[in-house]
Amino acid sequence: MSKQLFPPGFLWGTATSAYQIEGAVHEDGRGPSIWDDFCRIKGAIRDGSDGSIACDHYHRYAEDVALMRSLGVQAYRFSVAWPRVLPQGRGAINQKGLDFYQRLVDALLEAGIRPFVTLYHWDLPSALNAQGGWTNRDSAGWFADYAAVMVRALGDRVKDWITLNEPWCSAYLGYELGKHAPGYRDRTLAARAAHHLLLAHGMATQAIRAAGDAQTRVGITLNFAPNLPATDSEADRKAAAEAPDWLYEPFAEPIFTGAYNARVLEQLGGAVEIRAGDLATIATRLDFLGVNYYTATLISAERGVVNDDNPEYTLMGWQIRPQGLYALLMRLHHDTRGQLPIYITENGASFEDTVVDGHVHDERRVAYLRAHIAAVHRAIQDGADVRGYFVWSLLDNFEWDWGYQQFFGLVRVDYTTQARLIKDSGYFYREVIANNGLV
Ligand code: IFM
Repeated sequence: MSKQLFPPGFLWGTATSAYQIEGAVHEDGRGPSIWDDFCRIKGAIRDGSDGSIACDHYHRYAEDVALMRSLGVQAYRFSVAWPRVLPQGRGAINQKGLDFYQRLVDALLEAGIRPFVTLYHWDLPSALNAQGGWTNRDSAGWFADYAAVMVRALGDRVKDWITLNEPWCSAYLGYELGKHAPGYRDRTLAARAAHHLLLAHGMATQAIRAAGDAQTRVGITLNFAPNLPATDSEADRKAAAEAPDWLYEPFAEPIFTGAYNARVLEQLGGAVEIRAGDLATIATRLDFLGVNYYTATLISAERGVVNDDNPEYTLMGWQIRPQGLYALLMRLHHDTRGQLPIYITENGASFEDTVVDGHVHDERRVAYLRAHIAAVHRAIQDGADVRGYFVWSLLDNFEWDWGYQQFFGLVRVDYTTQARLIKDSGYFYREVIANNGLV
């Protein structure tokens, strides 16, 4: 196979999030979050665990930065725990919490690694949940204020800001399906949360720009699982093109167009007050879009969503469909008329790993990454403006309702000793970075 080299300056990174790796939930004045509360509900987390220690990254961040440096990683996407900085969600700043992120950013810059900061990766302060959380319209303003606090503190060194991670998950897994914190099962609440999250994103985008400087860039990270035709038949292609896409339509579309389509309006209808000006705020101009991609949805004209055509699955039970990433990038390129640079802010796979003589030979994860990186390369060749790629994840970590039973890391974590071990996929990624592509 010929080499697949990326454009000069293409950015190779890794990603994590605060609650999944930091631990230290009771330290240095951090306030509780909805995930601390949710993990205490019996049966909420499959292995009964929580993120109170996780990868102990709060204490081991220097070692983790050194690990990234040893792999040649060029950018690191991490999230800030809102309740570490504002224990009540608003009001008094917890300086010690802020200091942690100062130390982390300094260590990254010292290692030559560009920080991408996500402001919200699901750990809402419990104090705000007590006031309705995202179902309360005021949440948009709370979030914008918190965003400004962070940019004022780190904006001299951090230039790349991501408002929200996967608002679909926050709204629907959190408020309708009860699988994520805060664990509610109520459609109306989910619709409200979805709209307020988008409003929060728009207001925070404006607040970040106001507090930042000319180099400040703002984006949002959305999760996608695009519809693909189950076969190449015309009927399947038509069915896939016409099927609703509940990840794309309620989030990407209003951000791009400043409008909800009729299907989404019907779904939100009545549940939430959409005020004049909301959609213009939601569509505030962005500097980039963050794309999280793991899998696609196969649609057949006859059978609807197809899960059984002998696909390969990851340990999450997700079909491995690199062609979906290519299709998605081309659609985004088309829908944004090539005007919005894209970063793949998450892509990766969970598989069960075994340690053999001190090594993890995770060839399935290597194959997954190779196929998806090739798909990104193809999209760039065909015109998509993709600027970077972040592997999810740097470390094995706390996988939400799965607890510690999923393994996405390039680096294995032994949770009894906290020892880190670079897997073969980590060494593979080091080569990708060194070569700026697949050779
Ligand atoms: O671990 C999560 C992450 O927090 C958000 N995106 C998907 C990942 C894998 O499920």
